[in-house]
Amino acid sequence: MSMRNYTAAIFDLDGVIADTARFHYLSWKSIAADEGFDIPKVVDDRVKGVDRMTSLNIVLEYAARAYSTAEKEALAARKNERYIELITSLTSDDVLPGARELLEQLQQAGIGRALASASRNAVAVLEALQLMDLFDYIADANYITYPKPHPEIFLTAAQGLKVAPVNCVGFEDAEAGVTSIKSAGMFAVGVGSATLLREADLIVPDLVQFDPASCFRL
Ligand code: B16
Ligand code: MG
Repeated sequence: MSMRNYTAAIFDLDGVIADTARFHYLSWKSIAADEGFDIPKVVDDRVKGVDRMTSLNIVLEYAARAYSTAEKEALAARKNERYIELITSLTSDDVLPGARELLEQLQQAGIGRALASASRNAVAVLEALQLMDLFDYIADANYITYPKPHPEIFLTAAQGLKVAPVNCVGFEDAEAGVTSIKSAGMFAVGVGSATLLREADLIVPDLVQFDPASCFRL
């Protein structure tokens, strides 16, 4: 594997920087309960990295009836209210192991740092985690047309940093996210399961195990 001197790092949020997946799952579960059905644990993985409406459609596969567009919008809004309530409990202690240290090391080395999250609540999460100062650019999910695995969000992040995609390293915990990074023409670091993320150029169980010197000049 060729190790290059990449000049920017682009991070997914949920599963890489913070474990917000449990809050997404709890919110969806409570919405399903209101509607009189239950969702299996696999939904937790199925909605990872997937935008809100697509996630809702996955959840509704387990419902007993069909829902109209207006009903779906109301359910998505209610899920979001619950999610926002849950993320208020986040503090700087909830940053996943190695993430803050890596961001700080990259900042000191002058490596650009951006966020490429499908979440429209990304800024609120970063604020709660007290990580806002460590990012140069946050791609706004509100203005993204094509969700992951499409490369748009990673390309938008690179553009925001003013760095060519070929000089960027992307970090992802989801299969669709790794595909997004590869389609953007970037070096992909998969964070998590080696079987799920085999498309990645490098796979680490968590960011503590990632050696920044393998990609960046520090
Ligand atoms: P929101 P990521 C994703 O975050 C989550 O993994 C996914 O479960 C969620 O549905 C999506 O954000 C949208 O979140 O409802 O807050 O806009 O992994 O791309 O950081
Ligand atoms: Mg993720």
